[in-house]
Amino acid sequence: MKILKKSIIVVLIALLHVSTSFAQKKSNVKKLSHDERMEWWRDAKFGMFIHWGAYSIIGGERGTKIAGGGAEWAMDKLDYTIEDYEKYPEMFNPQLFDADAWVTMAKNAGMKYIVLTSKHHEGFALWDSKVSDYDVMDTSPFKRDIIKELSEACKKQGIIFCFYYSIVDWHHPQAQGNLYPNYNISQHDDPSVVNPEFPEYYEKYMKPQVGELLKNYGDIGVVWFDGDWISDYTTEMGKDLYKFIREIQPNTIVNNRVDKGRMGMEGMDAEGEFAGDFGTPEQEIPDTGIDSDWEACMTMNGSWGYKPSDHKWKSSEDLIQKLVDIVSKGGNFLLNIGPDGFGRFPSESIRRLNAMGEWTKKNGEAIYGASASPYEKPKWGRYTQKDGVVYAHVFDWPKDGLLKLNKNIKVKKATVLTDPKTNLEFIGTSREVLVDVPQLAPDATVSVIKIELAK
Ligand code: FHN
Repeated sequence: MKILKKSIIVVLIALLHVSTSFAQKKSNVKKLSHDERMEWWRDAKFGMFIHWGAYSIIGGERGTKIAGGGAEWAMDKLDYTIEDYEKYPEMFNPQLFDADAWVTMAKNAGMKYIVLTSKHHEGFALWDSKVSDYDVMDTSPFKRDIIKELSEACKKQGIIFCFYYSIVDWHHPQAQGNLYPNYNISQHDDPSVVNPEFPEYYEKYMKPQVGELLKNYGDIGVVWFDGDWISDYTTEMGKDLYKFIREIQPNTIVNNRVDKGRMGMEGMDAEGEFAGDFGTPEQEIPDTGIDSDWEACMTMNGSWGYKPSDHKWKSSEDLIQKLVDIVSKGGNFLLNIGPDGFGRFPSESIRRLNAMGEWTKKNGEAIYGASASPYEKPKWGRYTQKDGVVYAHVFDWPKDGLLKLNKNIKVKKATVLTDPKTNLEFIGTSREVLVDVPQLAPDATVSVIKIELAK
């Protein structure tokens, strides 16, 4: 029932979001305060990242060569010249792409927002860009605006649409494209190599592209930048871009890669004045909670882009526990899918999404709108909390049937979340609170004990 209520609230928030877009066109949109603006995102907790582009045809393979790491880096890692690489956007024709089906899969997994790569480092744009011919409408036989289809499908299904945009562009001659075709790989990977024309790329190409995405596809939940590390890009540009975005859509959330403050993969900002609304740990989860907004992005195998040779899939159990771990530390989880060149999600990803959906459907109350636990991390799992309730997420079910809670948790009532009729006995000692739980774990992955707190 509570999950149902929560879903209704999320749909209402999404509708509110849609209705503000009409107001926005009249340019009298109500500017929300920072906390109001962040509210839906803080409650949402779980989103889908989608890395999709011409690299999804390549799959990280060229002849006998296999790209190390992410297959979305194929152009760089497999030594394509611009001319060779352009053949892929020219054959991009994902006839099996079905925006509604993608959104349904995200929704059924319990995800509340989707972040799609509108343009990755390869430079190929997935919408009809007026400042470029290197896009899905002009270059590819597909001739369908992917950003339009996915943003509309999201709105229909009450999922918040967001886009990723790479500052790096290996194709554009005023960005990193000037290093091709005779580039030297070590130089290309050297972030200190600067193109003197980059400021013009920024003003006349990158900013207009970001503007198009903000003006033509309704409300955008988050603008997710990447490629902030290159020396061409400056903190002045970052601050200008943040302002530019907020002038078009005042309530949009922007990640911290819009500026230059990010400290590597750890993802949080260094000391200083930097633009951006949340930190972006990549492929890692901080050891402890962090007292500011953050979102951990992660792959299901080792690659962001489609890579059939990568079989190192994280188990569904691991992914569910990662979601819980992140929420218990006050973060959001942005979990990646790399669809193939036809527009299909890999079957391994679908299986994991389904498993996560089964779990979130039953246990979502302990995730959505929950905040970081103020208690020390227990050995058996994690805590989350919300509205006077602590949720004990048990990864390792106690063999003796006694769950040991931190002694400062003042229990009023304890139940198994998925079985509200249970009324578990508990007793406080000087060192801990013991809850008498069933002998068998109610859930094979993570079982949740709901603890209502005494005032
Ligand atoms: O280089 C990219 C990578 O391909 C991927 O897009 C990830 C997602 O966060 N970001 C970059 C590296 O930080």
